[in-house]
Amino acid sequence: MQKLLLLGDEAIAQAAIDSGISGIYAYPGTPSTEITEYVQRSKDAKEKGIRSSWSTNEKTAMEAALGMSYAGKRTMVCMKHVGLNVAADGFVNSAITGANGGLIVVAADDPSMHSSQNEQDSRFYGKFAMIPILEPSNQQEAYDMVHYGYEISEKYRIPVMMRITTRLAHSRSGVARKEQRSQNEIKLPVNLTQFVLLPSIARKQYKELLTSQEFFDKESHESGNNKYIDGKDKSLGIITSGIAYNYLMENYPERIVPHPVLKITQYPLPVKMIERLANECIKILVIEEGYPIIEEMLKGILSTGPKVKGRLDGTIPRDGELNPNIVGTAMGFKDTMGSNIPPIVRNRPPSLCAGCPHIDSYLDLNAVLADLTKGRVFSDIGCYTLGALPPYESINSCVDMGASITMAKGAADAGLVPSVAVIGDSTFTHSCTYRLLDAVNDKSPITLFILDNATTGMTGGQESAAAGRIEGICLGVGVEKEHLHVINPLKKHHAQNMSIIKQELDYNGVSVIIPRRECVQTLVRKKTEVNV
Ligand SMILES: Cc1ncc(C[n+]2csc(CCOP(=O)(O)OP(=O)(O)O)c2C)c(N)n1
Ligand code: SF4
Repeated sequence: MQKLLLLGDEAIAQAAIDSGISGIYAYPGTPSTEITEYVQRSKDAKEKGIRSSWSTNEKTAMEAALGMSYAGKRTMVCMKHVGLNVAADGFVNSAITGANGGLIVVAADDPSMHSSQNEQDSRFYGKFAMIPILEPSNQQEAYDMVHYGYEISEKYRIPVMMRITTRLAHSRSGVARKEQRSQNEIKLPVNLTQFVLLPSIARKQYKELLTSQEFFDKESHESGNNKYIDGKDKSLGIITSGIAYNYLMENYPERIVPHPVLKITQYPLPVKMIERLANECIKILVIEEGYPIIEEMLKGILSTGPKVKGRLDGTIPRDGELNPNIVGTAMGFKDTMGSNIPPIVRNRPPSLCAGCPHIDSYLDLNAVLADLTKGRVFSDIGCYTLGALPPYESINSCVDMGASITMAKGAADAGLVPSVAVIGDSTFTHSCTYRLLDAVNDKSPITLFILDNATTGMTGGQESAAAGRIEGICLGVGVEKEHLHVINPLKKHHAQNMSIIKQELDYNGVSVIIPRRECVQTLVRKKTEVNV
């Protein structure tokens, strides 16, 4: 069968196409974005009619995928780890409704926060929802496990989570493809109340979910995904999860570990395999990317027996991404890997692109706020978050997508007036209509800046869901027409922009200012595309 050189994200996307999905739903977020982009670029996916446009946010993506599953078709929903917080309501309840057509939820975690607000571990959500979790250790496994994931999703009528991390998502390897499978026909659930979570039905379904745990556990032991690799030296037993297996193997150039290794890539945890390791070994080292989930569970499983070492006792750092060096040090090897960074390599802090429209927006805003005490600008996450850094230092918060509006409202309620919110166009449509409604209903004295650069800049320039409709949304929510302004963030309009901003900061209610100018990166890309 054909072999392709694929990123982990691309291997998942290709496997989804080959497994017969009818649609993929996602909101962009590093390191998950490339899964959907791959399907969007795929000629094969286009010919098969696979639906792949961006959703407004992770929650709408999750629910649309659940709807496609209800209709009997296979589907995938992808998000970064913090996106799962947004999708959590539908995600957790989907374990109770169960699936009809195969449903895989891909959660891409970002240990060390290369491009994220935190390094939360999505396995907690999978465990919380009580669904099977797959955690591939390499690109081939990611490809194969998508096929397997759809099989068990349909066999047990349950959504399946695939948890990946940045390093796997963004590194390449050869992947052998399997035979393509055709898409499912529309087939409604046999039980038409399966998706009706009225308490009387939900109680029954929840019992079914609990009963299913036994089967999920059996799968974890028998699927072949979890492997017990024996070793002669029982002074130590090692448990790895997902990509951490590779970091261990890189410490053994011959790829032979003298100790028994339990390689975990599927959950629920295979308790019998763990017990075998505990019975045979004197100590256990747990190497897992993210939170010490397995390590903490071991403390429950093994009330007596070998000493467990890992992130909790400091053998491995409690936070941050793993690498072969960290793992080697935990194994007691001398740190011999890698070389020092040559002095010519300078640290290059992130900054807004030259000519970025956000620069002029911040210069306008800073000039107006110059006479007031600092610390009154609430923001969100996007390219514009870089406005927190010198030389602008314009914003004072970035918590979660959309929090700018509601934090500004809360601060205004507390008496911090004027109170300003700054948000990007994509973040605004992601989750702000209802937040703006809160402010309008309370006539909160806030001024909202929606920095409309006509794209989702930070994640690579995907289209923005409400392009051309932002004013309509604001008016629809109840913002007064005379307090809604579109300005052009350019130096030549500085004086005029300042006067509009001043006027609205003085208004005792909700005002919205939309600085509108396209991101220079997408502009350049469009021009280059035209020239080709
Ligand atoms: C819940 C969640 N989903 C996705 C992301 C990834 N992400 C960070 S900023 C951003 C959108 C930025 O677009 P926009 O608001 O238009 O601002 P721009 O970057 O264009 O300035 C996305 C999708 C995230 N941080 N959190
Ligand atoms: S990518 Fe676009 S929005 Fe982001 S900093 Fe560059 S110009 Fe500004």
